[in-house]
Amino acid sequence: MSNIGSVISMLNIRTMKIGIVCYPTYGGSGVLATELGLGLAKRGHQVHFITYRQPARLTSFQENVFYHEVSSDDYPLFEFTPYDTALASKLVDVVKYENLDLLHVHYAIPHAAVAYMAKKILLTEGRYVPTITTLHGTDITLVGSNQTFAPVVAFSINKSDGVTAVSKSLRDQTYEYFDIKKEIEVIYNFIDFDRFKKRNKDHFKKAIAPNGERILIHTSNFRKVKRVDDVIRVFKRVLEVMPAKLLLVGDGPERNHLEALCRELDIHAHVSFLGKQDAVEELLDVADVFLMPSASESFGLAALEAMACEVPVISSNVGGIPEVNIHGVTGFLSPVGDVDDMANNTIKLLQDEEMLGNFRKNALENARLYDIKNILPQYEAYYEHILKTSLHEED
Ligand code: GMT
Repeated sequence: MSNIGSVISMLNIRTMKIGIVCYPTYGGSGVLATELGLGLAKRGHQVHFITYRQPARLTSFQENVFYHEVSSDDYPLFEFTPYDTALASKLVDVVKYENLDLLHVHYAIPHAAVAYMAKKILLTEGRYVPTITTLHGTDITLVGSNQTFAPVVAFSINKSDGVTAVSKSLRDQTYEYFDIKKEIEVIYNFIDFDRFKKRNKDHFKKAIAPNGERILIHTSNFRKVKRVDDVIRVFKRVLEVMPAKLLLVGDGPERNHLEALCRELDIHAHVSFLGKQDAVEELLDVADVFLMPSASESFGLAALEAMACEVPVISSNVGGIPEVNIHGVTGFLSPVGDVDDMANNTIKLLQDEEMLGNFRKNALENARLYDIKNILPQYEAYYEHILKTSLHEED
């Protein structure tokens, strides 16, 4: 057990065996779930990731961390591979043989329903494993409210022993869209300051902006909901006023269209499409402004990562973003789609060295509220609470 692990035992918080289910991709929920698991393992808990591929941020060996791959064989009869069934079977297996204390699933669809199925199967053998579902955003706002999934999402949230949401806004939206009888606990997303911090790598900055141009950055999975078109249109307005470069980090369905848009607007020479990057913190380190014009965003983990690297945020004012990015303090908020307002705010900020310096400091200060060191104990306390209150639950 690590040093922190022994401190935990001294403080009488018992170490637990936790199963974490998530999407293993670069999406925010998968990143958060992986970082949570790694953080818990460092604090002495045993963590078992159960998913269909090695999570993107689970890159090296770490004490107390295990990975169980869900494989579902193709069979000519199946037009769609029955992943849910394979995952449920794997959960039953891992809970039983690794003797897990609880299952924590990230993103309701399909994980909350699958966890419920596994729980019921285990109950037939006299084994009760509590399940906790963390709602991340699109599982509620985009997909969850779609009638195709709604009944199962509502049912499986109600059947989870514990439910958390990553912002107050997401909690409130969940109550608004579904008939939820459970109390939803808000546990905010977090940031690891050992990784996300200002490094002042000037040589790197010179390579990107050799003539001292301002650097704007956007990171996402380039889905429509991220409105990357608006990022490009804001940047065009900025470019009309000052020399600047735009870094677009990530990849996704909109990529081809966005490259074409940059050519059409004749700004492609100033825009770099960098694709998926593991060390996003090194790019944030050189940026002056982060752009997040999303149509919907339950929290905005990418904005928090930028703020931890002292980069102010120009964003839309939807969902949980205003809980993270404070208007006139750590950046500016505008109505969704108001490219002019976002461009004016960006230009105002980039033309005022003093304001930019203050916003940089404020961004870091506000990001500190979400320090992993503060948030992990909240998850531990919540696990303890659920373990205590759910043990004799019948259904
Ligand atoms: O935003 C995405 O495209 C990915 C998505 C996910 O679940 O992987 O992100 C959601 O969860 C993140 C982590 O909790 C939040 O920071 C994002 O705001 C949220 N995305 C949306 O609500 C659109």
